[in-house]
Amino acid sequence: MRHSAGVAFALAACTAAVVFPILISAELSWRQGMADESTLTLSYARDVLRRASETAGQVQQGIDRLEKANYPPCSPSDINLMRKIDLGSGYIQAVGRIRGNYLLCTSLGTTDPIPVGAPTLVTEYGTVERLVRIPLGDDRPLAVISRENIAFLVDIALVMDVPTEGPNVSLAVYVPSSPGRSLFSAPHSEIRPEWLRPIAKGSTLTFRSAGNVVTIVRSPDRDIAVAAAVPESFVQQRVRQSALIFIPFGLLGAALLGWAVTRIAKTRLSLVSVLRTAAKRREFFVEYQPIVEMETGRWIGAEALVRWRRSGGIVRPDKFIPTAEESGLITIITARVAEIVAADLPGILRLDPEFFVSINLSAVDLRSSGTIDLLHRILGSNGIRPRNVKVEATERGILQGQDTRDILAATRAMGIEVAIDDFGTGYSSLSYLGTLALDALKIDKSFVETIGTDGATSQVVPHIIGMAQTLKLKIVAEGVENEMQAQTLKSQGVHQAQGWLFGRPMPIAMLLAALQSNALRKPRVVA
Ligand code: G
Ligand code: G
Ligand code: MN
Repeated sequence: MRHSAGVAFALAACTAAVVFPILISAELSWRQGMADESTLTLSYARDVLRRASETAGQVQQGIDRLEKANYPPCSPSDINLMRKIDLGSGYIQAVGRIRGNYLLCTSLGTTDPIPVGAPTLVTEYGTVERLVRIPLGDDRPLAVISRENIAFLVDIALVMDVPTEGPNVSLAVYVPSSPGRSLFSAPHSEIRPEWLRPIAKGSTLTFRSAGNVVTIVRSPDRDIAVAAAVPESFVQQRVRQSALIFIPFGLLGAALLGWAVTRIAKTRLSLVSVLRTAAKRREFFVEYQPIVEMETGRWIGAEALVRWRRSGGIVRPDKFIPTAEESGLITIITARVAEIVAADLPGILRLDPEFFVSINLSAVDLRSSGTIDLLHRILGSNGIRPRNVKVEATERGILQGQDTRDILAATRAMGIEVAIDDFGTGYSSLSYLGTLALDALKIDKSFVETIGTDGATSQVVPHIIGMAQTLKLKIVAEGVENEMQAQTLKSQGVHQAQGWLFGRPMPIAMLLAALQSNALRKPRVVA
């Protein structure tokens, strides 16, 4: 990763870390505000619906009783019965008989005909409704609900006056079978006809319309429904209230995330510069561990193993390779190793032109086309031929996509052999392995260790060897520490081996000295 790209990435991550929690808290505030408001409108609508349904029930009962009695309209017994109905029904202010647009008589007595005006609503079922202000004591608006010639005067305020949080709540009772027109509404209500929608019995619906949040509720058994609407400005107010709670959490989250991202970025960026500097200051160096030919015991090659010399001493690769791999910085190290190997090889080849050095490639290297350039640069150095260089790729590194296959194929096309390293520690199956173009297989030392023991894993070595033979791969055993292991592996057909029995990782000077003193002709050299 380039340094400037790293900074840009860190900035982007940091911005996202700050903005995201705030956006989420704002969204949560809005949702919470909306949910609170629809809960409120629903409770208003339910409240009014309950009262309106009771009123409708009382009207229905009144009609039934009057029709059953069948007294001559406005006769004393008729008026008497109407008075009884009136007294027994809380929401009904008076019962009367109506003809045309006039009340002829009421439960309050006979009078001159009282004009009630033209119908404001006639429902499908013949219920007629008028809104009037009749001087019956006070001047409150009354609804005159009539069917045939029976009329009920209903105090609208009694039905509609539910306690609300503010004067801006609009409420209307309507008849769903005649949608779009209100039966009656609360004072100051601003109800739009399109809100009074048909709706199934017993159901509720909340929607936003014309700057309002509207909830409609229909009675489970009657042809009656209520709409309650509040301006969205109410919601916004609520959102602000919720925001007071949510936003501080969002800010806290933002601060924490921002801090974490900044820290990670700093560590990463500093790790980049530390590794860069280490490469520049030549703090990385390579030790070579000999690889012997089983048949002859000759040192035929060596594995290049990176080391890091710091002020405190020498750092082993297992301390920094995993971190370097995760962050992609391993390519810096690989490049440095390749450079060192390219510099060391000519000296080695003067002593043994067939000698090879194998280089470890990480999963990241196996996806980066820069690796091929790297290998070309090694081959470009004086006198180094493809057979003098080998590549080791871990099982984990190889189990990747097409990029990796292409890079492995390009490597082999250059004449450089590829070995699968630490084999057995990953999860590749024989069938998968068969699809990869490889030259050699390195048996991990954890399996070699089990040779001669009666643990279950000791059975794995012959199995791995069989697998490699099926796939016609060269076999290299790692971590060979004693003669018994060496003999066993040799008898099972292993071609090459590496381990403390033959030689520990050693500096180039020591490798050259060993090769020079003709140690390569001896069966083994223990450094
Ligand atoms: O001997 P040693 O402790 O160095 O090996 C530890 C591990 O580090 C081994 O698994 C080896 O594959 C890995 N390793 C050593 N050198 C390199 C290197 O140059 N590149 C990569 N990717 N891995 C290395
Ligand atoms: O890349 P690879 O994982 O193969 O690296 C080999 C690792 O094994 C290095 O850490 C190296 O020091 C270590 N090693 C090499 N030979 C032996 C051995 O005979 N015994 C043990 N225990 N470790 C070894
Ligand atoms: Mn290796």
